[in-house]
Amino acid sequence: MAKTLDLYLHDLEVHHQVDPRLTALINHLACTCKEISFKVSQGALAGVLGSAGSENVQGETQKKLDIIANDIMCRACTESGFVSGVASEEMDHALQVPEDCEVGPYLVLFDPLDGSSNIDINVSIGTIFSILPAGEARRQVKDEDFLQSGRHQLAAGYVIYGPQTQLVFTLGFGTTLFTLDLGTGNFYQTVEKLEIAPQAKEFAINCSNMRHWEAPVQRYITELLAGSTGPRGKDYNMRWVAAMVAEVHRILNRGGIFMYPKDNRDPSKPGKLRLMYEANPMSWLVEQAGGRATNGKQNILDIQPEGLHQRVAVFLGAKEEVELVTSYHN
Ligand code: AFP
Repeated sequence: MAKTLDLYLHDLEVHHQVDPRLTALINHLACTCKEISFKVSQGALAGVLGSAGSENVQGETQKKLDIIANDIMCRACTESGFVSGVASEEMDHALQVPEDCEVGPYLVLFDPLDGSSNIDINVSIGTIFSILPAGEARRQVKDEDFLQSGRHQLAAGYVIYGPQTQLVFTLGFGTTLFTLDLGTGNFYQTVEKLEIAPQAKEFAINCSNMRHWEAPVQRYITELLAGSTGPRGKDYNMRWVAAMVAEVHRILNRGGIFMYPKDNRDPSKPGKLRLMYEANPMSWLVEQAGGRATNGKQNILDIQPEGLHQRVAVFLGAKEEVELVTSYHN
């Protein structure tokens, strides 16, 4: 019988002395994502598709489900009693815990619904979360309190809403996979430890941007496209789902490399993806599964954040591939 999430988290408390408040928060977030999964699965039937007619701090048009998922995550975190503050892709600044709620030792950051462009076409999307220490629990949380490098994460994970609803997370003891049983409402462990092979057969990048990339990326991708006729001496397959959570899920389960490099369409942007609630949690999950994650120059988890919504170039997945494309930059 596969382990339930409760049992797995209890084992971490017993065998790795994990704080029961952290395991309770993980459990709470998993339950919260079940609610989001239900909303997503209702789609047009619940009138939750399409644009909300507003823009987020990134200047991106918000989908109705972006806002619904954000509200659900904010309420779950601030009412949990384990959290001192929340930061989200959908909010300009950090959210404090209301006076009538208990505060706790954690800061939670999330992209409530990654892959929004997939919502209206019924393609996989997901919720990405990262948990940082809040120091002493406090009321007056500021954006600056969240600016901790990815190495400070206490937990990181995502829930992917696809043919199955699956929870993937790490507390530093490997990256583990749970599948939601719609019959019982329980998450059951279906892969104990995900492992990424050091070599890749598949790569993921949006090739329509090729002319905008820097030379090291153009070289690396040109070599992959040359396949067995080029310097790599073997053929590769390509995938692009346009939802980071789905790309990372594929890589954790069957290997490969995912890239969203800096491009010269907007030289002021070091990349499209956000460091704090996309790149950092995904990089830790990948590293805990034996993979690597860099911005082309340094390990993403070592980057000292300067802003809540700062962007970063991302090369993550199979160790040898990430090291090779990073070496081309250096
Ligand atoms: P949306 O949430 O706006 O759909 O963006 C998703 C994302 O941030 C990331 O999840 C994808 O990997 C990437 O953007 C896709 O970007 P392109 O649409 O430029 O291919």
